[in-house]
Amino acid sequence: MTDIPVSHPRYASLVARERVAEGVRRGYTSTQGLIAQGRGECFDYLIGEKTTPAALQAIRAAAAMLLLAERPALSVNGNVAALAAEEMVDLAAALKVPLEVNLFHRSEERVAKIADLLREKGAAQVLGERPDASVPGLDHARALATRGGIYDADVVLIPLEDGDRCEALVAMGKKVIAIDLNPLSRTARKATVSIVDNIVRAVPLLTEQVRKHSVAPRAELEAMVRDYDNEKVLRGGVREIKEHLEGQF
Ligand code: PTJ
Repeated sequence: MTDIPVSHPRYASLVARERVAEGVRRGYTSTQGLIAQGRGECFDYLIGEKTTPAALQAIRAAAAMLLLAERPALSVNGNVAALAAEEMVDLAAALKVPLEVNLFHRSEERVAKIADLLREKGAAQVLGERPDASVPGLDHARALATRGGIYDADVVLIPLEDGDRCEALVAMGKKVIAIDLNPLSRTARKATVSIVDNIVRAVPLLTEQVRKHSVAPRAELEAMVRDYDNEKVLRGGVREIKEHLEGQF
């Protein structure tokens, strides 16, 4: 990896870029993942490269939703593995749930490499290597799912995806939490809770909220979910981008 000095003004962004490139070199991130990262960087720039108040609202609602879930599932793809493997393992540990590898550009070799990486980082249980079910309405490999994991889940976290699986999971009656820097994406619009933030910042904050609320009374968690309005929060997110841009000149 290129040695990036901590003093570089774009340190966090350059390190993230290096991590995705390293993921491609090691074979767990797809080459298309580099393009996805570029698109994410652009939206991160627009939101000011920080977790916005709107994103924080979504993160709190997501934490409550995950804690209320009977069978939550956490999906991991090649970009997630490159950028936040350890952080996803931490979140899975806080919720005591497995992680499930799910890829769009699927190859068995990439699935195995990501599963190994997650186990190396301390994951207690990794699903996705032997999918035994399929999400209806999808004609590609992202449909593959595991019973006891994403297939049977009532709440699914899907970081960095395109929109069709999000829609298909919602159509199955599941609540879907997205992490996506693009507030205009189909995923963000179709998800139950859309966290418009960089995964690198969002997952540690989500884990912190899960830990903070893990002993909260059920009624309090239910109120956090009930009071959350995804469309309103997305509109707030777009307004924050506008204000951030107007403040530049
Ligand atoms: O590993 P695979 O085969 O499952 O493929 C993974 C990618 C990401 C390549 C695949 O899911 C894909 O092509 O996704 P898209 O359609 O490019 O969508 C990814 C979304 O994630 C875009 O809306 C990006 O803006 C957003 N995004 C990219 N980087 C980040 C991000 N959101 C949060 N944090 C990021 N670092």
